[in-house]
Formats: sequence, structure tokens, C-alpha cells
Amino acid sequence: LRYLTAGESHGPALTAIIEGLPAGLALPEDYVNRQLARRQGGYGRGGRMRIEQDQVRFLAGVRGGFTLGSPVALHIENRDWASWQEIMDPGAAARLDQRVVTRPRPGHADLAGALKYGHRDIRNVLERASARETAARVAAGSVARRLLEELGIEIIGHVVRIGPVAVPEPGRDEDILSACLAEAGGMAEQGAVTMPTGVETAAGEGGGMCSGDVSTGAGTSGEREMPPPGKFPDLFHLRELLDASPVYCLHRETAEAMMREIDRAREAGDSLGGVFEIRVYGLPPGLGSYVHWDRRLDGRLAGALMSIQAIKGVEIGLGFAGAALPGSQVHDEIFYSRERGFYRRTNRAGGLEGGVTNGEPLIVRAAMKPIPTLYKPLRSVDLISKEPFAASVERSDVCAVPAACVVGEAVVAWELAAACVEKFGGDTLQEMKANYQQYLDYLKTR
Ligand code: EPS
Repeated sequence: LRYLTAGESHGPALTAIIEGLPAGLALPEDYVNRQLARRQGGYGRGGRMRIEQDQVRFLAGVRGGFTLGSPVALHIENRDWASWQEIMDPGAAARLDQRVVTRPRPGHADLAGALKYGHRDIRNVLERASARETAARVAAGSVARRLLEELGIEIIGHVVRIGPVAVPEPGRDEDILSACLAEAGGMAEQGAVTMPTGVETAAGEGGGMCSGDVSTGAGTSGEREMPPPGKFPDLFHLRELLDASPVYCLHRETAEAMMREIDRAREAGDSLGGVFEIRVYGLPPGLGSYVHWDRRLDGRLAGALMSIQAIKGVEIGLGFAGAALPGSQVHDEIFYSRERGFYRRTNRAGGLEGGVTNGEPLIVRAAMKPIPTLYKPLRSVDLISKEPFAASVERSDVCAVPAACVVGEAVVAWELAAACVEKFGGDTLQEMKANYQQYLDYLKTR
């Protein structure tokens, strides 16, 4: 499975070509559009999002709503193109003398890109380096996500930090998602009933990377048995909560504080970064491989997440927190029962061991730096005149962490779908599903 994207931020459109999908996958445009709309949302976006209304158009590889097995070409129009036609014209008519950018913005690809490609107009760099490109990645990732759904694999992402404001650390033996659900109101008491027990599987007592729970020793989870694998948390309810949150944060109080922080940053002419977490449920053990460096799924996921504009760090499972703990408090002990097969009571590894999925939910987090386009001026030097100046802008996002979370879901979906295609192959979805079922049947014999 592979894909390429093309498109400038103020060019006519963004394009992606996807190759390697099985035939027979249902692929409604609405499904992709829903993810595109989520990416456009989020408190803290700038004026551009009022202009764009991203909609996908399939140009190839899909007929009657199903994939054909041929390459899928998709297209997302840039509405802003209307105001940029003369400047961005691909032909000789382009007004190359207008809206010329010679002042590199600190934190952007501007200076390095202009030096590398020999551009005297930084517009030639920023147009492609822009996070506008992530619309194409979300579209491609939605296609991957659709494939994963067919295999019973579900993805959910949520924002856990914006600037200094973070969701409270869950207590020992508490999972961040259950803590957020409880806080959402009325869920606490009914928790055990309405919240499928799979939530506990999500991060177990380790609480994944979120908990920072350094006090929990291995094997101290007592007799609290994890639910059988394959059980999900109430993703439907979690997604409803996420859709209702302008910052895509499940913890209401924190979400409000995040918005206040974004307002403050906007007033101060500043920008904010943050952290999002992606979880994936229903993964079988055995995706990815330990046999070669470039087949390790942790490396692929980290690479995919790091390739998102402004992402500066990735953690899997306990992540950096694990470096401060003794091994006995980091590794997930292995148990066996006739009914459940091999299982864990904790998920500090975040669902990956040796670069291979271990059957537990995947937990990855990514840190985004504050957007470098600031109203508050930062010092820089003109590319041509070499004169110092103070870099500032007229239009920008203050915070794009919620949007980046949706992009994160997309790129994680892509890597997982690619790993599934590698392992289960098949030219048709039916063939792929049969291969998958055979593997699941085999696992039951182990
Ligand atoms: C971006 C700058 C802003 C963002 C843009 C990414 O665009 P503009 O300079 O046109 O106002 O709105 O994001 C998108 C267009 C998008 O679809 O996410 C940047 O410099 O990266």
C-alpha cells in the first residue's frame, strides 16, 4: 500500500494517488468528507478555514462507491485558489512579481527550503511546506481507516494538552479514557455498565503514557482481570463527546481551560502547541515485524507521525516516562487462560513489543510545537537584502492541535492498513478478510 500527495496551499487543488487497495472496499465520499471536516475544525483555527470546505472527489479507482483494485486518485479543491489564480497560475501567465515573499519566518521551512531549492521567492517553499497538505493525507488516511474498519479495527484520537493546559493525570489503576468519560458527567456511577470494560484494556493500570503512574509495580493489579480481547471501550459515546468538544478533548473542564488559553494566546499575538493521543482497538497480534529495522511498526508509526507538520516528538506506551522507571514497573506481565489465551493486565508497552503488535490496544502520542506563524514579531533576516526585520503575519491559526490529532489518526490508520495489507494481502476485500479470519482461527490454536 502506498500513496503520494501533490498540491500547493493556494494552488487549484490537492491530489493523492493511492495504490495497493483491494477491490470491493466500500468507499463513500461522505465517509472521507466527514474526516476532512473534522480536520478543518478545532478551536483556534484562523480565517482560512472559513474559506475552505474540503470535499473529496474521486477521479479514479472507485466506481459505484466501491474500489476497483486500480489506483485511487482523489482530489480536494482549494477554494482560496479563486483569490490566487493569477499568482499561482501554473502557466506563463503567472504573476511572479506579486505577493513575493523574501522574509523567512523562523520555525518554518522558509529559509532552509529556499536555500535548498534555489528559490528567491519563498512562496515557492511555503506553498508546499504548508499544513494545507494534510487535507490530502487525511483523505488518504480515511481510505485506510475504511479498510481497517472491515477488519474490526477502530481508531480514536483525542487532545490531552494545549500549551500549559493538560488533562489531569489519571490515578493509579485508572485509564485516561475512563477518567474522561466519568468526568463527562453521569458516567461515573454507571461506568461499569455503560462503559464497556474494554476501556480498562486500553491502558490497564499503567494508564499508558498519560498516567505517568510511576508507583504501579508490575503484577500489583491484584485479581482485577482484564476483559476478553476484542472488547472496545464505548467508542460511539467517546466520539460523540469528542465531536461536542471544540478542542477534541474528552475532559470537559480541561477543554474549557484549553479554550481560555487559546483566547489568551490569540490576544497576545502568540500561538500554542500541544499533545494528542491516538488509540487503536481491535488489532491482532503480529502486525509489523522484528526481523528488519524498516519493518518494525513502532518505527513506521513514529516516522509517519513525525512527518506531520510541526510534530516534534512521539511516544509509544509509557514513552519517555518509562525511561525513569525500573524494568519491573515497565513491562507487561504475560498471563494465560483457556478462555482468553495469552493476555496482559497492563498495557504500558502501548500495544507494541519488538516492533510487532501484541494484541493490546495501540497507544501513541505526539507533541506539536506552537505554530511558527505569529502575530507577535520574531527577528529574521531578508533573503535578498540581508536586512534584519521582525517577522509577523496577517492571517494564521493560533492553535492547530485538534486538527493535527485528526491528521495523526489518518497517518496511523495508513501505517496499520499497510501492515494489514502486507500480512493478509488479497486482491479483493473478500480474499483479504478470509486470510485474516484464517489467521485469527490459527491464533485460537496457540
Ligand atoms: C498554514 C497557514 C494557514 C492555515 C493553513 C496552514 O493558511 P493561510 O496561510 O492560507 O491562511 O490555515 O492550513 C490550511 C489551509 C489547512 O487546510 O489546514 C501553514 O502555513 O501551514
